[in-house]
Amino acid sequence: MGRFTVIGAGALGTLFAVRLSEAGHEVEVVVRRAERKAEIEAAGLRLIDAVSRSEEQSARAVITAFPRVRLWGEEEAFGENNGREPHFILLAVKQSAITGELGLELGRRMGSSAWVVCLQNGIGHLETLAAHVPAERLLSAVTTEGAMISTAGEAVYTGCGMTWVGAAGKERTEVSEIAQKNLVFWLQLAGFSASMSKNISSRIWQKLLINAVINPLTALLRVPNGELLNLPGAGELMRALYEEGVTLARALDIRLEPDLWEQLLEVCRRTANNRSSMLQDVMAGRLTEIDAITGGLLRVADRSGIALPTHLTVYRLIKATEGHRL
Ligand code: KPL
Repeated sequence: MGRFTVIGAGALGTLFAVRLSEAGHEVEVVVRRAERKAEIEAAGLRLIDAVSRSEEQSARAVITAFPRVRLWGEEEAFGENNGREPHFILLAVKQSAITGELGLELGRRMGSSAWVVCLQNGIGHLETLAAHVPAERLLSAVTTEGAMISTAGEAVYTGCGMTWVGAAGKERTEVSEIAQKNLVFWLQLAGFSASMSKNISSRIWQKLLINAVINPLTALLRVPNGELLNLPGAGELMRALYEEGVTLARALDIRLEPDLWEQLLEVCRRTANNRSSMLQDVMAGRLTEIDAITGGLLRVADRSGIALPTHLTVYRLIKATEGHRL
């Protein structure tokens, strides 16, 4: 079985840590706060499965796992308290938490044989990490699994999705392919739908374009995802953001599936009652992922000499509201 270090115990980190533990893998979770560590050690990491159980049942269907927990600032290498390096380090922190300092720490503590798997939305973090982590040890994962943190602090599994795994850099090596195959196999054993992707940058961009339409608009209009399909004028805004994103992707030679617009509408329908992560951040007065999503598009567009006027407006509006608790 696999040895996993999951960095971050938010919604996605908890989902992966709990399901991997349940499947019999060795899991270690790394958190930043001592109180969070104590909480997990005392009560375990809890996941409410609202996907395979009905709503009334799911409140009781809590899956609890007791992974090893450690603090981010500790000196020893990952897996050391267990005597063995992890096979995979799942980086499940927000994109905005991926700084040079985090990359440096990760590079120092990852050991020589682990693979770092990035689960973040948006773009830009791989470049930050590649300055500190050997580029050939970096994997990128794009996931459409849905999870959110409940008011009680448990993670709720809200939507079954798909996870694609690929090499973060351009070079394709045999060892990286073997690692990707292992990861996919172990994720599948834990009940996830997972697959290797030879063109992960297309997957990254497709998710980016979907996030860049749904997330800021739901955050600005304060509506759940499905409402975008009903509000007057929202359809035009969605389409304008989408078209600008597609123009940029085409200019960069990024291949997009022809039915991407339909996929975007399907995400709104499938997650109709969910609040996007950006809306949740805005409502809680937290910083959002706007710099990684819309900001990421704007930075690339700027380098390519392409204007994205609707994205720029949306970016400025989110920046103006960010950080004020509603
Ligand atoms: O990924 C999402 C998010 O909430 O971050 C959705 C809304 C499903 C797509 O943008």
